[in-house]
Amino acid sequence: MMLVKLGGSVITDKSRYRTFRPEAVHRLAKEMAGSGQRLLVVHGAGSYGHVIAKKYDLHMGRKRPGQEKGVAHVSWDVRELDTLVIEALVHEGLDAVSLVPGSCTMLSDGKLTSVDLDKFRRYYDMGVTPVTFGDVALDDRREFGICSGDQMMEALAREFRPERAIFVTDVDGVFSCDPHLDTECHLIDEIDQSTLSSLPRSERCDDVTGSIYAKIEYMLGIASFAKECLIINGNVPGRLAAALRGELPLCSRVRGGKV
Ligand code: IP8
Repeated sequence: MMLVKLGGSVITDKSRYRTFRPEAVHRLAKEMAGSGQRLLVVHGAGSYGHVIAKKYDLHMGRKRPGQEKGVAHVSWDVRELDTLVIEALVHEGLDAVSLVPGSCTMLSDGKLTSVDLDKFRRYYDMGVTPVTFGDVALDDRREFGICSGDQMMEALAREFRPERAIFVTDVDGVFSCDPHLDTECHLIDEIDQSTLSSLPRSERCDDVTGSIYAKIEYMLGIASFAKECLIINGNVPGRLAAALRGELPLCSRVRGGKV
């Protein structure tokens, strides 16, 4: 079984609020449907989630009156995005069902402490592809917070122990520095604990759920529940299909501990 996260930077235009990328999503859906693999799919929020979540500081929990507006807005927006993703998946031939984090998870101080995994298991066992996403969720200490797609990836990897956990992004993998600024920059094909300390810490981040460092930390954690964890470029046709066939496309990889 393969666990796939469709990153918000691929499925949306992150520079424009609520802008879906239908061609990219349909192509990726086709690559997944054509793989013949059993799948679990997570997607990010992109410009349907991060813009308003940041405006209302939803990732910090209850800080001031009026944040409910942000909770409602983000909840609505990411459900709209999820409907578009599900529509594409079903249209391309995957029997996908959405499981909404806002109603099946609980956070505590921003950490994901419970997920109703039994629902994922039941849909999976009946042959359906469970789909979930980054969402606004309840937090038992802060009232509310952000449950990221990466947190869902970790919870699902722990439960389902996938062959591969594949992060589909808009870059070829993790680079030693910013390739736009430095020509000496290279793709790091094998990521491990030492990668975190070797990366320059200057990167700007518009996401409420963290930068590339946070992503690498999740990948290192997830790799302990999978054979391996890959970060690939979903804008290049065929890379996801290759990864799902068990090949190693251009990517960064974390070797895992399990299975
Ligand atoms: O895009 C963030 O999830 P991510 C969820 O997976 C929201 O980091 C609502 C901003």
